[in-house]
Amino acid sequence: TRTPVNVTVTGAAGQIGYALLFRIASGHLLGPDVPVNLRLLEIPQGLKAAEGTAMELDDCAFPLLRNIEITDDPDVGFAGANVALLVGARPRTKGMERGDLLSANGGIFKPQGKAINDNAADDIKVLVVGNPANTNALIAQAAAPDVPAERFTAMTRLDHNRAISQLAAKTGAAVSDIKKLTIWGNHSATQYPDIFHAEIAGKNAAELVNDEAWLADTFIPTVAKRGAAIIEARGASSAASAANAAIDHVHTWVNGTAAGDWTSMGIPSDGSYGVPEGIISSFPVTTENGTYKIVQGLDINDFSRARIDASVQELVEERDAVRGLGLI
Ligand code: NAX
Repeated sequence: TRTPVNVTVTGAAGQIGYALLFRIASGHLLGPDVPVNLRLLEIPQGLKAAEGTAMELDDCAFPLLRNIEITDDPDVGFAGANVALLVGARPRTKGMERGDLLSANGGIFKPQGKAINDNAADDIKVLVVGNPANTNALIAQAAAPDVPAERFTAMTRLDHNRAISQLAAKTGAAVSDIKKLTIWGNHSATQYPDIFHAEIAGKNAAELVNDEAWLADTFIPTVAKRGAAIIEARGASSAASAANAAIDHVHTWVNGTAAGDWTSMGIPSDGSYGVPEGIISSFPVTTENGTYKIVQGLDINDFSRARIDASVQELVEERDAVRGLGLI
């Protein structure tokens, strides 16, 4: 029997947490033969609801779920963590300036980064879901100097999955026939979903679509503004799809990408494709044996270049802002 993997989820009492925990406990995060211990990290106001969720987890009698710990102390929550899903964040409220938003989140992600640094297992893998996800990941990473920087990642898998779904709808293809789609840049309205290297049943997707106006005026804004459209329709932000994407992100990171395909992850840039080193930006990546590599050598046309640069510029500004606030 395998040693259980310790999985920490912050914001466990929130709506993404509720959609996420049951799938982790049933084996979808790491695999059908990997037992897990869950650590639920909440703020004091969230502890009671987290206890309720833990009662329901107990009631599922999941064969893979060994134990659940609930805490509001990051040092306890990240003790021995192998995987950390940082979901809890401070949302933007009406009239809040970007600086206020970044400093409120700095107050969450800086101490959590330090707690990860001091308490997590050596093989810790971190996924930041809470927005602004890329810059929150940068703040946590900067506070964890003893953890290799590449273990801090931000979620753009929901954007990736949304883009695949939109492309499938446009072309009538099956979702499973679409490969090599890329989200570049920030998980924000400036993100760039790129189909120029994507394949649909082995054929180039951009050539099949052959409609740059659709790309610029429909596809890209639909993917980038999908979160707002969900709020408009559902009266609440994406939760099950966000949880599903978090599961996909970690599952792919741990278990590898399929041959002939890649995925999108927000990761510390090594300078590839002209993205300034150190910022956490989304790239096309392949994964193998728990590590990822940026797909190299892709031709970037002018259409893509302008959009990648714009999103990266936003990330540079966010980095400079948190630097100015002393958060990194
Ligand atoms: P909820 O407001 O339902 O839940 C957030 C939970 O986090 C609450 O229970 C709160 O008590 C807890 N929390 C707050 N500060 C905490 C701290 N310091 N430590 C531990 N827990 C803390 O939000 P939910 O809908 O679950 O969304 C969570 C985050 O995901 C938000 O920041 C949201 O913007 C972000 N999203 C990111 C997406 C992505 O693709 N990267 C998509 C979905 C989602 O919008």
